[in-house]
Amino acid sequence: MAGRRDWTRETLAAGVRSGDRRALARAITLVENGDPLAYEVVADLYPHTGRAYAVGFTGPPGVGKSTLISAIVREVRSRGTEVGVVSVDPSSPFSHGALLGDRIRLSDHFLDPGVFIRSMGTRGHLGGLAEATLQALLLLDASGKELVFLETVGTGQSEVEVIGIADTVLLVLMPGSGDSVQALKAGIMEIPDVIAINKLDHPAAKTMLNEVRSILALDTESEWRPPIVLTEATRGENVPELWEKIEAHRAHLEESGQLDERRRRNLAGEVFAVASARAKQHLERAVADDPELRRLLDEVQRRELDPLSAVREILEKVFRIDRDAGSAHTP
Ligand SMILES: Nc1nc2c(ncn2[C@@H]2O[C@H](COP(=O)(O)OP(=O)(O)O)[C@@H](O)[C@H]2O)c(=O)[nH]1
Ligand SMILES: [Mg+2]
Repeated sequence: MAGRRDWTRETLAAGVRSGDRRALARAITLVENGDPLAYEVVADLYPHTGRAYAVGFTGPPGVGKSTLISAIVREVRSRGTEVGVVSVDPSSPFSHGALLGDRIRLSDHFLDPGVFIRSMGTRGHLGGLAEATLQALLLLDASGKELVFLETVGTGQSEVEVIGIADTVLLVLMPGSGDSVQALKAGIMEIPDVIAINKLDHPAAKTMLNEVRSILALDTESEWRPPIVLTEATRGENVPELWEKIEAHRAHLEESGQLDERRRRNLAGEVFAVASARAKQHLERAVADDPELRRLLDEVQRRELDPLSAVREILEKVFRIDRDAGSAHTP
């Protein structure tokens, strides 16, 4: 087995491109660790990305996102499609032992060379999770996976920057996901492209379906009406129908020319999100390491300096942003 020292920028990039699993696993680990080699490899591979179709699975913990992904992987594998999965779900990470009690046996997928599944930890990523997830997605894309699935936990806005890279966003709910329905209703959560209401055997599933339907009916302007599918992920029930709806959304984006537009917007959003995360971290470190900046905060606390004057001084010192540039009065 190739150890850490055996990979170079060239061999790693070539390995990922040829679809070598060990190269891919190593590259994603380097990404997770914020290793400079990972950045070089992704930079080399970036021109070879853009071929994979990315589907984001979001929704509250426990609704069945991982189980649905597993069932859909089975569905797309029956057609020979190669798929990569990145799961950012600390509550129920994909692992070799996960979900073994269910009929959908994830361990089958781990043995399938056409499937690459990776759970991402939430430990200290340099530019936040968004950065590591984006890089992992690009690596899977470059390795030739035709589909990439991204799982993130989300009930409101916090997942936006991670899921923001997906071409199609699937929101998974189940009876009892009332908070998410409220968030949709209030416009706090963005309307997804497709909705699955999982655990359809639950007596309240139909009620939830009607509730979600009535919320979506309020939007009379969008040309895409998000389809809602009732599923039972553990038994794979209605999973082919759900997959059809995801493919229909993809066809809609491709035929209307919106896919390019959406990707452009998504990539711009990711670049901005990662830059913001890094800037924030840089700022926090600078303040923590600098007694003079900490003194400013003490002065604010003692009411010797007003908060906005402190902001100006900090921005000037840390980012060299001059006083007027950060001001709301700048024309
Ligand atoms: N009854 C029932 N249980 C399900 C269904 N889908 C998933 N589960 C179970 O719900 C639990 C959480 O599923 P998981 O996929 O980990 O949810 P996630 O947190 O959204 O990824 C697991 O015990 C699954 O076996 C379903 O359709 N029906
Ligand atoms: Mg999960």
